Amino acid sequence: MATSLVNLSTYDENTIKDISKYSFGIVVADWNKEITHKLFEGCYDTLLLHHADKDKIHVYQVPGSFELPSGSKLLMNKFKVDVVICLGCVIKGDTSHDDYINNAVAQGLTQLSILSGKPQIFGLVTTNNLQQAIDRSGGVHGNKGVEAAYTAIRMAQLKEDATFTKNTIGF
Ligand code: RBF
Repeated sequence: MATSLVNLSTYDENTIKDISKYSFGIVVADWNKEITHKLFEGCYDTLLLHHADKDKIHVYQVPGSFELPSGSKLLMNKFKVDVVICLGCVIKGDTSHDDYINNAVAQGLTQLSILSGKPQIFGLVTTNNLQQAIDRSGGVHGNKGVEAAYTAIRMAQLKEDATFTKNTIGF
């Protein structure tokens, strides 16, 4: 489904249990920071809204989205976290840099998720222009940072369920 048909800030709060026990990493790219810092606000505020423990939220800033996987790896080396949320904004330009960066981030985070066993959340806004990015960072299409926080909560809960219980199915 196209993002234009969903609001990135909408989720089912009933699926969220006690998240104060989870430890979160957030890695934010500073490139296009007028967008990414709004993604961070949406993400951080959503975690706090659901009573995440501030002391268990670890934040790293990296220069650009390409550095998100390595930033996450460095964060995980330093802090014991359940899940890492990576936030960035890649906007198409005159060259194909966006393809290289987007693919590198997607592949890097996929590999890191599998190798580390810690879910890596793809909070990358990848757009054709600045307006589309504004629309997805607290604009008409909501905030992808909120969506990324919710996804992280779901994955932290799944990780806990998968580790400690056998009944993992239940819609
Ligand atoms: N980083 C982003 O997060 N978003 C971008 O839209 C973006 N565009 C870039 C365009 C060019 C031509 C270059 C060279 C870099 C760009 N970067 C961007 C930075 C990239 O993620 C990385 O920080 C640098 O390439 C250094 O490794």
